[in-house]
Amino acid sequence: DGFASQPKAAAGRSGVYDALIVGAGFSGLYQLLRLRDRLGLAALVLEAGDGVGGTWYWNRYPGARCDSESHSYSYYFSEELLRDWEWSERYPEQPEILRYLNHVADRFDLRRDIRFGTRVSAARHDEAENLWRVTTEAGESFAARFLITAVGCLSTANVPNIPGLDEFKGEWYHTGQWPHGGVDFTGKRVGQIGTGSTGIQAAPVIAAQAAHLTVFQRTANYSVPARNAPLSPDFLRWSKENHAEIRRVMHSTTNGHPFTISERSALDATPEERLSAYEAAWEKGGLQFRAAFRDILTDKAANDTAAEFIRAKIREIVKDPETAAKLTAFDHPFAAKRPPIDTEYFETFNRPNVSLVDVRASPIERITPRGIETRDAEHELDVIVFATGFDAMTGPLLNIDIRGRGGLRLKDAWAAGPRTYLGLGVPGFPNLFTVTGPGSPSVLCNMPVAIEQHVEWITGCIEHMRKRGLGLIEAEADAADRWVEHVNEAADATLLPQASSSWYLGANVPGKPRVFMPYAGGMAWYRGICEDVAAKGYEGFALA
Ligand code: N01
Repeated sequence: DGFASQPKAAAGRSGVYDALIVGAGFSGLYQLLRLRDRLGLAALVLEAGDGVGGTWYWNRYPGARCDSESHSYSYYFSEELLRDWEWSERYPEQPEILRYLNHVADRFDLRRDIRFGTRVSAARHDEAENLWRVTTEAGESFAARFLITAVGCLSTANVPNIPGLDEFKGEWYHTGQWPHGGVDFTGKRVGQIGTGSTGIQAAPVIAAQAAHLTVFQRTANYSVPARNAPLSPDFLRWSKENHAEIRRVMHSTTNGHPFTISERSALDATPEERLSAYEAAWEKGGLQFRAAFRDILTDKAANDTAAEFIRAKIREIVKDPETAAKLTAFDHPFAAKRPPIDTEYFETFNRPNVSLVDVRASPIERITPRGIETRDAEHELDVIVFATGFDAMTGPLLNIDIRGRGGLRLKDAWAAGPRTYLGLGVPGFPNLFTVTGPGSPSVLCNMPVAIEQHVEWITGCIEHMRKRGLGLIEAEADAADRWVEHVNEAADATLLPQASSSWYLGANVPGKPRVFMPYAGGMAWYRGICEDVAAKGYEGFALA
C-alpha cells in the first residue's frame, strides 16, 4: 500500500497523544491509518457509536443506500483493498457499506486505537502546553497536540420542534438515529415528514410494508431514477482492471464522481437533441443526469429544460393529477438542493395505501396524541418517521464545545456563519483540522474522494511540521476572510444559492445563519488550490 513498515506508535506518553481524531466513519478510519501507520504517530479515535461506520452506523432507515455508485464509493488509496472487496449492487446498501467499513477496520487493524461509546463533549486548546484537552460526555479526559474532527457533515439529526411531540402515543423515529433492530411497520399507519434524499428512499420501502403511509411534503423535490441493479461479473472485472482510470476521472471532475460532465450547453442543442439526451440520462439513471449538459447548474434557462423534462416524467408516472401537481410544484431550480435519486418513489403515490399531504398549503400545526394535525385535518398515525435531515456541516462541530485561543468558543467565532480557511483550519484554533469542514467541497463531492484528499493533505501537513520541528499551525485571519469570500463567489456563480430552503444554506434549521457552506468551485480545482498552498510552505497558515 506504499506505507512504510514503521513500528506501531506506542500509546501516548504520559497520556498525551500526537493526535485525537473525533469520529470513526470514512474520515476518521483513514485519518487514523495515515497518522499511525504512515507517520508512526500515537493517534486515538474517539467514537460515540459502538462500532465504526459513522453515517452508515447511524442511518439504518428502510431503503438507506448510497447515491454514489459502489465502485466509486470506496477508498482508493490501496490497490489491495480495491482488489479484495466486491460490491454487489450499482448503489451500495447501508448494511453493505457498514460491512465494508468494518472490513477496512479489521484489515488495517484499526480497532485497537478506537475508543467506542465515547462521545466528545468539549475540546479546549491549552495555550501554555500547546495541547488540545478533550473531555467526553462520560467525564473522561484526553490530551493531544493535534485535534482532528472527522465528525461528518450530516450527523446531527434535525428533529423539528413541533409542539405536542411529547404527547404522541405512537412511536417516532428520526431516520438518522434509526433503531438497530429495525422497525416493523406491518399493519401500521405511518406518517413520514420530509421528502429529501432520505425520505425519497424510505417512502417506497415503508409503503410496501405499512397499512398506510402518509407523506408530509413541504417542498416538492426533483428526483431521477437510480436504476439500481446487481453488478454484473463483467462490470466487476472492468472496474477492478481500471482502478487507475476510474481514479483519474474522479479526480478530474468537479464532483468527484466517476463520470464526466458534458461539454455542451443545453441551450445549444435543438429541442429534439435535448430530449434525446435527457431520455438517455433518465434511462441510465443516477446523479449523472446533472451531467447531461454542462450548464444545468449554472444557467437558469438551461436548468429549466431539465426541470421541465423531470416534471413531465413525474406527470407521466403519477396517475392522480392532483398528486402529480403537488409533487411537481417545484420552488427551486433542479439540483440547487442536493438532488435525490430514487427507486420507484413517484410510483409509490399510485399505491392505494399512500397519500400525500402538502404541508406548505396546510402547515403542520401540532402533533396530537393520535397523530399529526395540519391546518385542515388530523391524520391518525401509529408511527411518525422524521426524514427531516440534519443540522448540516456546522452542527456536528458546534455540538462539541470547542474553545481556541483565549477561550474563544467556536460557536462565537461562527456566530455569523462558519469561517474557515480551505474548510481545513479555523483562525484562533491552532492545531485543529476539520476533515470535510464547512468551506470545503465535501457534500458537493462524492464523499470518499473529498475525504481522501483532506486526510492526505492533513497528514502531509503534519509530516511537514514534524520534519521541521514545528509544533503549531493556525489559519491566518486574512486567509480565512479571503477564503470565505471565495466560497461565496463560487456559490454565486451557480444556481445553488437559489434554493432558499436548502441545508447547504443552513436554511432548514430555524435561527441558523444563512451562509452557503460547502465550496462550489469544484473538487478538482480545490485539490489544486490545496496542493499549491502546501507547495508554498502552507501559505495562509502561521507555523511555529
Ligand atoms: O434531509 P433534507 P435528508 N416540516 O434536509 C423536510 C444526504 N443523503 O436526510 O425542503 C415539514 O435534504 C424538508 O422540507 P423543506 C444528502 O446529501 C444522502 O433527506 O425544508 N417538513 C425536506 O423535505 C442529502 O441531501 C443519501 O421544505 C420538514 C426534508 O424534511 C442529505 O443527506 C441518502 C420540516 C429534509 O430533507 C440530507 O438528506 C440520504 C418540518 N418542520 C441523505 N423540517 C444518499 O447518498 C424538515 N422538513 C443515498
